[in-house]
Amino acid sequence: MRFLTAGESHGPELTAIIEGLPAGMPLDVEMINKDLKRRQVGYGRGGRMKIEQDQVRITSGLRHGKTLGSPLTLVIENKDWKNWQSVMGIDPVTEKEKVKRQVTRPRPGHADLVGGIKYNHRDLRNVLERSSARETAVRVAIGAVSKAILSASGCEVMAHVIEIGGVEASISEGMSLADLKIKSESSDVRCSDENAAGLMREAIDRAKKEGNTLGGIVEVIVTGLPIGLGSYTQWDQKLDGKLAQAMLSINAFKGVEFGVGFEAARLPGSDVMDEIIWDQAQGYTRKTNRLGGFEGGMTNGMPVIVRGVMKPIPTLYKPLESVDITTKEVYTASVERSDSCAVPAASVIAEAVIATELAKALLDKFDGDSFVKLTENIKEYKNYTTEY
Ligand code: EPS
Repeated sequence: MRFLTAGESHGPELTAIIEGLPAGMPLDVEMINKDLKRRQVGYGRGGRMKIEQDQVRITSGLRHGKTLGSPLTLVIENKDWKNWQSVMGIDPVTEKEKVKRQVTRPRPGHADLVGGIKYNHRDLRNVLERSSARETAVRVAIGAVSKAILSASGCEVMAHVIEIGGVEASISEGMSLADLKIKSESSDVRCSDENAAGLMREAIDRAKKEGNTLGGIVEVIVTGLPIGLGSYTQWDQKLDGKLAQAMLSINAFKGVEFGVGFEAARLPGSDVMDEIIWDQAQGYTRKTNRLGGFEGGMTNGMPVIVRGVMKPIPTLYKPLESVDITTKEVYTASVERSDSCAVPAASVIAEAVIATELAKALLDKFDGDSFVKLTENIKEYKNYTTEY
């Protein structure tokens, strides 16, 4: 399976084409829309989300609720486009028109300046329109399709927020995945710890008042994967490496860890490895899951636990110093509209990109021409791994 996305933030629409999907896979458009909605809500989102009401339109690859095995095209309309038709139009315009929303002042922390230098754009809007996190809307739609693929292995995928602006959630060890999901899903900061959620909201309010923005940490958990997705035999086949790349492909993400992650640097080996056990019902499992479901770059059958850190959104109301690329004058950036915190939304995006990479790995390992056959093959393989 592979995919490409296209579309500018204030262009007419976002598009994705996914190729290599199994045929005969049930796909519910409303299920995709539900995920799109999850990405749009959340404490700390700005004015743009009042304009957009993301809905997917499928224009190929689906018939009577099931995939055809042909390329699936997903389209999400940008409602804001109607306000940008001439600025973002495809036809040549007059010089007067050209400078209307021209950007010559790069915002620190954004792709603006480096993208402008690299592609030799004098209007930095040519950079920011594509580097915008708006693109993640269509990746969430791809993630929803990917979760349908993962259902062939009985996978559950969830994501939640574990830290915003230095406020850490405390997650009780005994909390079931189902509980964690219900609690974080009903929280507007997508955090299961109500006390921490309150403090996170206060921190976001404070940052907003000060013209500032906040980052945080999100965690994705996936259960039900078969043993042995990915491979140790070649560097670029290691699946944890691919998941790390996917996580860092989300706008503003700066770091990734699995299981105990960076904490492993401070612990002795005996507190990091997971002891192996076997029983007839579950086959080979581990007493603990400190390694986050990966050994040797392969899934080991334990839940995949992967976290990503998001920096604060670089568009600040609080002015930061930069240089105008036309006049070379120093200026302090002014902002029309921004989110103050997008960490809750980013957790939904993280869930989507991780699901997508895992679905690709599943289709790499098992014959994925037919969804029914895929499901059967995985079941048979799981029997083998239990008995091994
Ligand atoms: C974004 C800036 C804001 C965000 C946008 C990402 O948009 P605008 O410039 O139109 O105010 O709202 O996010 C989305 C539109 C979205 O759907 O998530 C940026 O510069 O990255």
